[in-house]
This record gives sequence, structure tokens and C-alpha cells, in this order.
Amino acid sequence: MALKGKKIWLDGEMVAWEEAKVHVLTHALHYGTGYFEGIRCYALEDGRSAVFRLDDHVRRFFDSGKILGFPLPEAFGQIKNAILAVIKANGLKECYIRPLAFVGSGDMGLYAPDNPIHVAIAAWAWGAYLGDEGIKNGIRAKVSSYTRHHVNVMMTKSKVSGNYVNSVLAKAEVKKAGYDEAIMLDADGYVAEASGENIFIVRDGHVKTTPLTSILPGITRDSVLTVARDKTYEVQEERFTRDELYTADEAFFTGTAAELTPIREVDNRKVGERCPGPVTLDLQQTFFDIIKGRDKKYARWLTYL
Ligand code: PPE
Repeated sequence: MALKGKKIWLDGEMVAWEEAKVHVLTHALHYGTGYFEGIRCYALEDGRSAVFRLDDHVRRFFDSGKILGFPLPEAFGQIKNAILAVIKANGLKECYIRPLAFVGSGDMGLYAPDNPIHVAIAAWAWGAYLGDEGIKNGIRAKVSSYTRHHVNVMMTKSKVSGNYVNSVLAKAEVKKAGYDEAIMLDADGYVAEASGENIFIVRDGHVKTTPLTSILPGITRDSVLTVARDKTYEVQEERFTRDELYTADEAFFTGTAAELTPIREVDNRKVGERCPGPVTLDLQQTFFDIIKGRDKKYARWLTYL
């Protein structure tokens, strides 16, 4: 089904959904010179809606632009307000928000420093990224044959559009083989992240995730780490190998789209005794309590509409 909403924010104006178009010589279309964010807004139990960690997402959006060398022309507050305005303009109580900045048309060729930078913000209702069943009972993952970016090949701390060709290849590879999600190894062979999620493992009650060295600094990852530490789990940000993944008691993905999705199988090996395991379930439950506004301890992460 084709995605269709009411309004899209484009370069400072709210335009009709079908009017938000670009020229075929848009630089980003040829060379991947765009960058984006993925943000969720949730309907709370008290009837209000709130965006989860809005400031952190907007900050990473600005960071991506700085890394690519095409900084956002707008001010921080302008982007924040535009995001909130797009949600309202589309009449959404719960949605996924996609801000995208991209180098537009003008000159062709790799070096086009004077091309304009455009900013678009869209929002739409987006359910469980890896399925409702996946959130509940876990998904089947496979290690992809594609290596994740080396730190000096791509800028992994940014959500640069071009970075995602690597993810698209990996995702298609495992989906066509009958799995739900691709886990990717870094250039040294250690577990890095998934095509669009960060990854955690649990063994003997200890929580481990890959360090930030060569991955996207996930905001959900940070949220789960914060919660795990507050709950006094032993937490390590340390590289781990593929066989450590096979012998983990529990494993799960984190991401704005995927939220907290348990992994029930890796490379046809069952993860742990049961899925979701107790630690995954505990962290997942708290995460859902936070985003739904039930856990007041983390109310600082919510920006009300
Ligand atoms: N790693 C990658 C490569 C990634 O794309 C994401 C988000 C994450 C980790 C988790 O980051 P965070 O959302 O801040 O917790 N992936 C986005 C894109 C999904 C898509 O298919 O598009 C997302 O979840 O919004």
C-alpha cells in the first residue's frame, strides 16, 4: 500500500503531501548526499501525545549534517517546532517522523558545495517495524555476508543516506533467505549492529552491547542502557564475537522503528531457553511504560504535543 498523508514540511513551508517533489538532478539522488532521522510520537494513556527524546534526535540530525559537511540551514528550535507542526498538520496521535535533509540540484559532479540543502519532514502511522508477533515472541536473525562500514569508509555516527545502501543489501539478502533481520559484522569480524537497529546480548543476567566505535549511536540503545543501569544490571559496552551471540541467553534489537524486539534465533540456532528471556522482558516492559507515559521517572524524555 502506498504511503499517503496530508502535509509535508518542506523548506519552511507546509505543503500538500503530493506536492513535496524533487528534480531528477538532485545531488542526493545520485550520490547519497542526504541525511535523515527517525523519531516516534506515542499516544499516551492520559489522552495526550508525546515525542520520544525529541531533542536528542534533533541534535543527531544536526550532527549528521556537520559530519557530511552540509550543515542544516535552520536553527535547532525551528526544526523542533516543524516536527511538532507536521504531526499536528497530519492529525496524528501516534506516528513515525522522518526528517530528511538533502543536497539539491544545481551543479552535477561530486564536488558541488554551492548546491542548496533542502529539508523535508514527513510523518505517518507506522506499526511494529519487525511485526507485532516479533515484538512479542522474537524474530529470526541471520548474520549477513556484507561487512558493516569501516570507520574510515563511511561516517557511522551519522545517518547519511548513502550509508544505507550497505543496510539495504544486507536486509534483502537475509529476507530473501527467509529471515527477518540482518546482523552485520564490522571490518574486524566483531558484531556491529543490524541493518537498522543496535544489538544487545544477555548472559548470566549481564547486559552487553557493542561500543559506539563503528555504529550509529542509537537513541533507543542509550535509553535501554540508562534503564538497565538504573535497574542495577551489570552493563558492558564491549565488542563481542559471533560465537558469543550464539551462546547468549538472550538477545534483542533496539531502534526507533524496531523499538525493543527480542531475537529468538540467530543463524538457525535458538537463542537461550525461551524468548523473550527475563531480562529482555523486564527492559522491554519498562521501555513501553516510558514511551506510553506510565513511568514518570523518565518523563524528561517526553515532549508533549
Ligand atoms: N543502527 C542503524 C544502522 C539504524 O539505522 C538505526 C535506526 C539504529 C541503529 C537505532 O538507532 P535509534 O533509532 O536512534 O535507536 N534505524 C532507523 C531507520 C529504520 C528504517 O528502516 O528507515 C529507525 O529505527 O528509525
